[in-house]
This record gives sequence, structure tokens and C-alpha cells, in this order.
Amino acid sequence: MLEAKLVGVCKYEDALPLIECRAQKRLPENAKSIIVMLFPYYAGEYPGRNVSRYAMPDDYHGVAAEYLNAFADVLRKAHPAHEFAAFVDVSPIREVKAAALAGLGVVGRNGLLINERYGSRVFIGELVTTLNLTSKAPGEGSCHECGKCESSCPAGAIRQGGALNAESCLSRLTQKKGVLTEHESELIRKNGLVWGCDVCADVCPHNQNPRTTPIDAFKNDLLPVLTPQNLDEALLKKPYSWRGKDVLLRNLGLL
Ligand code: B12
Repeated sequence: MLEAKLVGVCKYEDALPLIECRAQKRLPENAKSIIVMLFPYYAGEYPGRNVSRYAMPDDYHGVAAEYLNAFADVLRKAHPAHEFAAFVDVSPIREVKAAALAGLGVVGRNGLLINERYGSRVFIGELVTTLNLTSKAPGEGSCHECGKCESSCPAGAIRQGGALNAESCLSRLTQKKGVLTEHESELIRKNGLVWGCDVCADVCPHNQNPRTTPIDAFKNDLLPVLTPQNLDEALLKKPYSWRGKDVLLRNLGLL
């Protein structure tokens, strides 16, 4: 089980509006609360890696879903009249906002949830439930507003005041299908990652003394360097599998 400090509760209503997506169908009617869980993933330094830190271990969606579903089973036994639906990332819930409301951290200028213990290297998952639970107070403290994420962003995607321009975010560019412009290709080449981007998190003062993840699945079977030779195997289990081979091969060709 995870530390109690990585679990919080917020009111469903406070987390609205929802993100439009197909997963919305799985929301319980009459949802009242959201039990939010954080899953730390920092695994140490891997010099020479060419994939984002979060994408080195096997797909976090499955790992987090196991924790959430185990927790949901316990709760269903205790509250048989209530519903519990698990979501991770592919979720109608604005997870960063929900986690902040649940007292699990503060929202950084880079848009990421910053937890007191683990910084921003945490995944977020949640159980949406019809149970009416008492919510925690929103996270205390603040992002230092030092502006390092904004000035270091290779794509200039973090605007003054903190709003992220998701379209130009380098993480998004590495996912984009089709032919990239010369400018986009150059950004990926310079950053040196074929998937994701870590710059706004790596420069953040809250991530400078990182605590290693207590979750074995995020420490084991890491693949820091993707190559055309190991790509097929990686596509069976890494979190970029959904994007398919062509985009990864294109990005590999850029480095
Ligand atoms: C689409 C998406 C992306 C897109 C667009 C990101 C964006 N910010 O728009 C792209 C591909 C670029 C992306 C990149 C990344 N992503 Co992403 N992404 C998502 C996803 C699926 C939806 C986000 C979204 O559209 N939100 C809607 C917008 C409007 O909401 P928002 O950005 O949360 O902003 C709200 C809050 O910030 C809030 N807010 C602002 N200030 C305050 C203050 C307080 C007190 C409160 C309460 C709220 C609040 O108000 C905003 C409006 O509601 C979420 C999962 C999810 N379901 O939430 C993951 C998610 C945000 N991503 C995640 C990760 C890990 C990443 C990357 C770090 C991966 C990487 N290394 O490459 C990068 C980081 C880029 C960045 N700086 O955001 C994690 C973030 C974990 C964390 N610690 O915060 C999430 C939560 C996935 C997960 N389950 O763990 N992502």
C-alpha cells in the first residue's frame, strides 16, 4: 500500500468542469467525491537516456490501476451500495486540479502538481465515487514562482503567468503524427529525447533533492535508451505504445 500522505479526497463538484473524453461514460451517476492517489516515479539518474523519465518503466496506467482497483475492492466491500470508478490519465477529471484540491500539493507554473515529499515526479490516479466523503484542505505552500520552468522551456510553451501552450509543448511534439516542420524536428534533436520532455520538471527547485519511488514497478525493467533494435519489444509494455511504431521511428531518426 502507498503512504497515507499520497492519498487525498476532494469534492467531485469542485473538480469540475470535466475534460471531454470517452472515459466520461464510466463516471458513476451522482458522483460525490474523488479519492485521489499519487504514484511517485523518480527512479534515479540515467545519463545518456533518450526517453523521458516517466516513460522508462513499464506503462504506469496499468501499475496505478492495480493499486486503485485493489483499493476500490476494499471500499466496495465496506460500502456495497456505492460505486467506485478508477481512472488514470485517460480521465475526464482534471487530475492536477483534483490532486491540489485534495491537499496533495500545489500547482506549479509549469502546470504540474508539486507534492511536498516527491516534487512533481508523481503520476495521478483517482477513484470517483458516489460516497460523500469529507475533503481535505487544498494543498498549502506554493510554487516558488521562480520562473525557471518558463525561461528553460525549449519550446517557449510556458507563458508568463503560467498557462501552458499545450500545442507547442515539446512533450506533445514528440507525440505528433506525420511530418514535423524543420523547427519542430530541431527542437526534438536538441532536447535529445525521442519521447516526452523533462525540462520544466528537471529545473524546478522542488525536484532538486528527489526522493526515489517506493513502487518497485517504477524501479525495475527500466528502458532508458530506446533504439530501432529494442523498439518492437518496448512497444509491448512502455507508455508510448499507444502512439505506434512510426512516430517513434521518426523521432529516433532525428537524434
Ligand atoms: C493532455 C495532457 C497532456 C498534454 C497537454 C498538457 C496540458 N497541461 O494541457 C501534453 C501532451 C503536452 C502533456 C504533457 C505532459 N504531461 Co500530461 N496530461 C494530459 C492530461 C491527459 C489532460 C490534461 C488536460 O487537458 N487538462 C485540462 C487543463 C485545462 O487542466 P490543467 O492543465 O490541469 O489546468 C488546471 C489546473 O492547473 C488548475 N489550476 C491552476 N492553478 C491552480 C491552483 C489551484 C489551487 C487549483 C485547485 C487548481 C489550479 O486550473 C487549470 C484549469 O482547470 C492529464 C491527465 C488528466 N486527465 O488530467 C495528463 C497529466 C497532466 N500529464 C502528466 C505528465 C506526467 C506529463 C508530462 C510531465 C510528461 C512528460 N514528461 O513529457 C508532460 C508535462 C508538460 C506540462 N508542463 O504540462 C501528469 C502530471 C502529473 C503531475 N505531477 O502533475 C498527468 C496528470 C497524467 C497523470 N495521470 O499522471 N500532457
